[in-house]
Amino acid sequence: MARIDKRFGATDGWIRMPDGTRHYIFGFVDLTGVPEERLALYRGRATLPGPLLEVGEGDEVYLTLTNLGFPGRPELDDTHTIHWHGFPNQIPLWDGVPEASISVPVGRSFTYYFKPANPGTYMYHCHFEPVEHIQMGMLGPLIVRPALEKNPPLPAGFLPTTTRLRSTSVRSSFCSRSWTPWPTAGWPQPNPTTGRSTGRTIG
Ligand SMILES: [Cu+2]
Repeated sequence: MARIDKRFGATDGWIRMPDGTRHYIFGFVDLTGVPEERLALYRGRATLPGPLLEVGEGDEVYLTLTNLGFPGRPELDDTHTIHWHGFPNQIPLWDGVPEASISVPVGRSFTYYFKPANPGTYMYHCHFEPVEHIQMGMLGPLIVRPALEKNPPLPAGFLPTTTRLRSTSVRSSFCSRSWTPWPTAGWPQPNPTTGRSTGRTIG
């Protein structure tokens, strides 16, 4: 468990499509670590999708949202929020639904707090006028890595076939956990070096 401090900006920008056309978007941009005096340089630099928010199960996540405004649409003064889609907030303050809590005006910041208990893949999005803002690009990927990865139940290297590929590490961790009953279950015993089945059974 760790403390995670992140800062995202809400602004607009342009993306280039495969056919060469450019499209105007609303979106988020990663401001983590950016000094205050340089924040304005990130106006109009939204990315699509928004920056990845990757945390660990049980982490304490402090996510600050700063509304940088829309330099491409200066007549709009929309506020924004961050809604962690699927997060079981106990109170509405950090849920990002403006009707039930608050939204962030242009030039202001607000810090959300999350302590994720459920590993998995999620998304976050702005919840202010969400039909328009999400369609315009105000969404991003969100990953909660399981605590099992940091505290495996078996010694490292026990399962030589465990891949370090991120996309399969969750399943590998699960396999490590389910490995121990094998020798006593009468199932094909794995080769201790390769991890593959030898076809032999014991028991
Ligand atoms: Cu928004």
